[in-house]
Parts: sequence; structure tokens; C-alpha cells
Amino acid sequence: MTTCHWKTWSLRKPWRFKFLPSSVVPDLIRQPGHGDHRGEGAAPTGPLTLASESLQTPASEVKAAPGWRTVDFISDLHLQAREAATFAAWQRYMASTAADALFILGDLFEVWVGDDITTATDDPDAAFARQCQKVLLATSARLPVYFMHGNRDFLLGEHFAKACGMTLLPDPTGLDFDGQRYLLCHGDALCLGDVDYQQFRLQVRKPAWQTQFLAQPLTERQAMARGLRAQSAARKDSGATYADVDPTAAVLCLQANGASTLIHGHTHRPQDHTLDATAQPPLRRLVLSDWDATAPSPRLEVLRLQAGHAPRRVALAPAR
Ligand SMILES: [Mn+2]
Repeated sequence: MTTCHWKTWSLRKPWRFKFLPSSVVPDLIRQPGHGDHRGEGAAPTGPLTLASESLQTPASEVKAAPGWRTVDFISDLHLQAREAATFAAWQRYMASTAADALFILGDLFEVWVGDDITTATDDPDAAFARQCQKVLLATSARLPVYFMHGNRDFLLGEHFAKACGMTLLPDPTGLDFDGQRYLLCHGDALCLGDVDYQQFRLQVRKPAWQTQFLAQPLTERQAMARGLRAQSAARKDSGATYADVDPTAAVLCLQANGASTLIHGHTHRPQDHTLDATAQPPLRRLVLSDWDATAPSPRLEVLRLQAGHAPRRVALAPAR
């Protein structure tokens, strides 16, 4: 469970759930600490129901342009100044992809504390953000680039998106391509077992919270972000496990949007899952890989849809 100890970030009000029939809700509730164990006899605590906006709101949609033959998906690159090799591989990919459209499904950046980062002086994070902006702008001059927020870069705003020539997408978004309907999301909203995180997410995705946060001085926001990252790293080092996407929620989300294939990142567990083999067409879930150029086996993977072909995972070579 991802926990956030910032008291000011805690959720005070219970949230309502608008979309799923109430009969399925108990099944989607997890007790903190119980991970993926369904049921286990324990009743849910308090007013905790379903946090997932993905299940509450119908998806927006993107229709592939008639000329699109190839569409690329990437996520979870966690770009940061000190990971130069991953940045270099990404930069090379962005300059060379032959895709007709690129979808970035969240966590492109390790952290994003506000679009004003690009205007800061004498700040390595600012210089890095400007470098990334250049790469995105050069790519969006060649092909449409779509960006969906992840849990690390949810504060990336219209201002920066525009400066990069990319289109912000709500989570989730439907994509009609090659006669199929895909549903795209980052994935965090469907990890229902991370109850604490779902509370945190609801809080920080509220416009009022974001306005208040962004009104604080950049240096303070950077300090808070460092604190959160340290917590996250400590949790990782402690061997704690994270919940995976809830399969029931994934199926409901697909069905609600008339889609058969869910494409998402976030979990860093790249795999193709069949959710319902009997459905017509079968329901499946394609999970994107995170990126790490310096791992013993570098992870630099693009998911590629090509008209008339099955989805393909393209492993890129580290840049030299
Ligand atoms: Mn994520």
C-alpha cells in the first residue's frame, strides 16, 4: 500500500461512488494490508468505497486519423536529471520513432512540481525539464503526442503541454484504432488494493488542492516532493508489495466503455493478460514496462500497435 503521511494531504470526506452497481462494490474493497486477498471475511472500515475515477466517469476518446498505421505507447520512464542513460535512450527513441502517433500514459517524469519549473534559474531540475520540453516539442512537430497523467507527474499542466505541442488526455481515454476500441489509463486508479493511495489520489486530483499546492514557492514544492520520494523509496526498500490492477475493476471499466483491450502502465509489471477469454472479442489487459537503461537487463520498451497486426513489444537498445 502506498502511504502518504502528509497530514495536510489526508482525505476528510468520504467519497461517493456513482458508476458501479452497489452489488459489486463490496467485492472491490480491500482492507489496508490485505493486498490482493479477496474477501478474507473482514468487513471494510468506515465509509471507504471505491476511489477509482476510472470507474465513475465515462472515458473521453481519441479517434485514430485515417492515415494512422502505427501507434506507440510508453509510460513510467520516470525521467530525472540523474538518470542520464534513460533520458538518452528516450531522446533517441523520440527522434526516431516512425509511429504515426505517440501516447505517453503517465509517469514520464519522476516528479513534476508545477509547470513553472521550466522558468527557474540555477536549478538542475529546471534545466532538465527544459531539455525534455525540447525533445517533446521536436517530436510533436513530426507526429501527434498525447500525454496522460501518472501519479508522479499529475501536476503537469496545460501550459507545459502546450509548450511541448502535446495534448493532455483524461484518465481513462478510449482509442478507436484499426477497427478496435482500446481503453487507455495510467493504471493507478485501478489498483484498488492500495486503499491509502486511493485516498491520497482523490485528494490531490482536486482542483482546489492543486491550486493551493501550486501557490506555494517552487523550492517548498520541491522539498515536499523530495520528502514523498524518500518515503516511497523507504517503502520499496522495506520490501512492501504494491497492489496490482484489480481484474474485476478492469473488466467493468472495459465493458462500461465498450472496449476490449486495456492498455496501462504504473505497476511496472509488463505482461499481456487475458481478462475474459469468452467475451467477443476477448477482454485483455496490456501492461507497459517501466524504463531503466542502467538495469542489468535494460528496460526500454515500447508497446506498438500496427494496423492488421497483433500488439508488439519493441525493446530498444540503450543509447551509446
Ligand atoms: Mn505510476
